[in-house]
Amino acid sequence: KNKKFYCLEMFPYPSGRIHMGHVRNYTMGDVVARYKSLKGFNVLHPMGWDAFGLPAENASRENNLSPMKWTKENIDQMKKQLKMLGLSIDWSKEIATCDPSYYKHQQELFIDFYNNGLISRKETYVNWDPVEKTVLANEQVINGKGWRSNALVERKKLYQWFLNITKFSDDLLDGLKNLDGWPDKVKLMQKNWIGKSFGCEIIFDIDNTDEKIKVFTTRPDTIFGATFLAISPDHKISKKFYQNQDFLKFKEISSKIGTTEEAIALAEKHGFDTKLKAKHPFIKNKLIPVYIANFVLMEYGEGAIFGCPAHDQRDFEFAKKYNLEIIQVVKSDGEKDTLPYTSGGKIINSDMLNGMDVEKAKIEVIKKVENLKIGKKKIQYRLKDWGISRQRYWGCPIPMIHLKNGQIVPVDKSELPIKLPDNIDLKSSGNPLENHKDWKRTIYKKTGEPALRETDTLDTFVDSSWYFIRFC
Ligand code: ANZ
Repeated sequence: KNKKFYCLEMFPYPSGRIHMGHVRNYTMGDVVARYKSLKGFNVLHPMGWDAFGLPAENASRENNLSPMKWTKENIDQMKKQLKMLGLSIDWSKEIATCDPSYYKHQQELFIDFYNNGLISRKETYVNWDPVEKTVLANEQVINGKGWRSNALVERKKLYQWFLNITKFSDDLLDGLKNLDGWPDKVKLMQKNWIGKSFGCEIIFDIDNTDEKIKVFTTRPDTIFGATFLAISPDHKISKKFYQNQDFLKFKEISSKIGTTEEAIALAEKHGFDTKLKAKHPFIKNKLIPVYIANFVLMEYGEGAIFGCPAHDQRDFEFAKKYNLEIIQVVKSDGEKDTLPYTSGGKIINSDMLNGMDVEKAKIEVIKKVENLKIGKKKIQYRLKDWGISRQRYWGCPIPMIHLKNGQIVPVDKSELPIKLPDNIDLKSSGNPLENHKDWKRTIYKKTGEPALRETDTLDTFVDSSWYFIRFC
């Protein structure tokens, strides 16, 4: 009772045999564990297995071995090898994520999170491999093609489960302050990943229609330099052009550049002129063209921007290519600025803003926009909710069921664990649980009506997000 505790918890992927990386890590852990226990700590030094995941599915396809059997054999082999090293591991606390006695708790956590609004189901764009019939991570898309099938990857809309981590953006950002001893570059990476931006929304009226386009900007001070609007190919206004031959050509060129944010940012800028004109909110009778552009992401802000070529690199490249107006509205102290000029300075060519510095002008424009009720101040995060569903067999089943009336509800906790079936066909393409002949058919306990199980499983990073609690 009076002892201090110290935990050193290990969680390798059971890939087959241990390699020198394991030996190195677990030797260091062993040294610390022994040192701490000599210092009088009560040390918890267990070992567990992050045992779900794709390699087991692939191996079983190749060798006709069930993923469970393949995984168990690997665990036995690695355990034997680790024991030979004489590490001070407490094997009585061993766990594996593919064991129903582990994942039943994960399913319970899922239901609790769901009931508390921390999990949701949303339709989003995914990288879709049409041959493997599965979702690919960005890293699995190579030059726009699937890493295994080599098929051209499509952007497809799919319902997916999400952990609503964006609810915690500010907490995560504040928490970085408490990470004493962490390298600054790691903290900076985390900060940029959360990506908090201050700016505002501005609503533009479209000439001759009732349509409006809302943009997000971090540079409202440059509004007088706005010479075009650009919307994402997935924006709802873009949908009107989905039958247009020129749009289809544009779309084909854009789809070849890959789907990662980085690829999109670096790719050549392409646009499609909608021929729509937006009314400038502060310059009477000024109309600016509306383009659909490949560099505008639907997943960020409003999926629409105002372009200010004089002060933004991408907008500058775009304006050069399509011969759009370039109006300088920020000036440095020097003689002549090279455009695009992206630093601070004094505002010019901007009516009531002239002479202000950038920061003051931002505040001024936000105030004006709010007074006119055509927008408001906005804090925008780059962080996205975490997509946790996978169309895979070898993962933790999501404990939700689909009712006839379209409702999706958690299973009754008394039914947990929802176990994976053993008799699975991994040879055919698509989601194995979806294809299984009867696994998904179930009964809604509350009413006795027939229902269908969710056939997606959880990303293995969910399994390895809470093992330290299970060990304890
Ligand atoms: C006008 C403007 C003028 C901008 C200027 C920049 C410079 P961060 O810092 O990453 O938040 N933007 C907004 N939504 C976008 C989207 N969905 N896809 C691509 N670009 C988008 O960047 C915010 C800036 O990125 C916004 O400010 C917008 O361009 C662009 F001289 O608005 B700016």
